[in-house]
Amino acid sequence: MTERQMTLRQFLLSSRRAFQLDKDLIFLLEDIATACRIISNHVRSGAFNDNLGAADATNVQGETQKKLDVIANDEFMRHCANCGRVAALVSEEVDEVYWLKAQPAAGDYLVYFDPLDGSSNLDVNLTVGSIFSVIELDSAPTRTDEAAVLRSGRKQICAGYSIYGPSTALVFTTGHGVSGFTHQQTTGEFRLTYPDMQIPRDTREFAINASRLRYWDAPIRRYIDEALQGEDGPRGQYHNMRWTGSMVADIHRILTRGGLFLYPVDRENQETGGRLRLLYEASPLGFVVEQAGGKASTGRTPIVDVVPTRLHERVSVIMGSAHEVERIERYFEEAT
Ligand code: AHM
Ligand code: MG
Repeated sequence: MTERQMTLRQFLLSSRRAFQLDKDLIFLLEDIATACRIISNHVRSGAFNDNLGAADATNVQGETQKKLDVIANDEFMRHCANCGRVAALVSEEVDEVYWLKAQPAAGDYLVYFDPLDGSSNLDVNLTVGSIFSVIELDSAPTRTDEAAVLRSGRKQICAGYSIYGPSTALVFTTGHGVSGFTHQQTTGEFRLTYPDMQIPRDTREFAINASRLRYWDAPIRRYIDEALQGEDGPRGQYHNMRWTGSMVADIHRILTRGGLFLYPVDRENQETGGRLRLLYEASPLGFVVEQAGGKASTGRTPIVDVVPTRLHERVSVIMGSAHEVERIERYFEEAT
């Protein structure tokens, strides 16, 4: 069997041999893959089961929850709880930490997830995804409170996402590069279709919500201004723009052909620290991007080095092709 045809199980077992991957992490990843398969089915059949549209609820961030946000969250909670090593779950859709263990031990896992990212795309039949991250406790926390799960992304032992597009794919890292699997409907298996994903260091494509232009800081404005001047500007080349409304979809495109994704803190969102959440959006995707040879930054600091002070903390996000992220970091440096 060639490496390209491996099933997820075969890949995980060969990673266990190569990198001494913990068997509990393998079980957890398989449970996450199952949750993603089920969520993919819910997303595809949403229109038949009256599951599109808003639920009668808002989350802690004041956002109206979609029915599928709630369904996807239940699936993640249920499947992650299968693994006896998981001490706590942190979800975008749940206000507080959900502790599974009253007395967590060193070596237990914390799992963070955004069960359905980009969910405003659901009602218009566009791509959405799920994001997840796993941290292993290096010592037993003294209290099961919020502070016990506020850890920087450097501590991640695994992170990834599932994308529900024309096909369903699962992409993750355990710190040994990035591997992508496509769900094969005929066999029900995830199979390795994107081995060793690498983000090209250079790109002429960026993704940003340009409707916020009037709020941007000078370094972001400078970068986008220069790119938009194309052949006639300082970059001397045409730059293309994409914005899907789903970070997972934008990052998946960047992992497959390069590019830059930006959701910076700006004048309008600075009170909340930005738009995207650190623990279950920016940090996991930052880890994946770094493992694929890209960079993930706030403009001044690597995202995975940001130490959270709140559960649903937001952060400035600039990630993708390394040379472009470095360029923006340079613009921030020059602006100070
Ligand atoms: P969500 O988790 O509530 O769906 O929000 C996160 C999403 C990202 O996937 C996407 O990049 C961003 O919000 C889009 O924001 P905007 O509506 O400002 O374009
Ligand atoms: Mg999200």
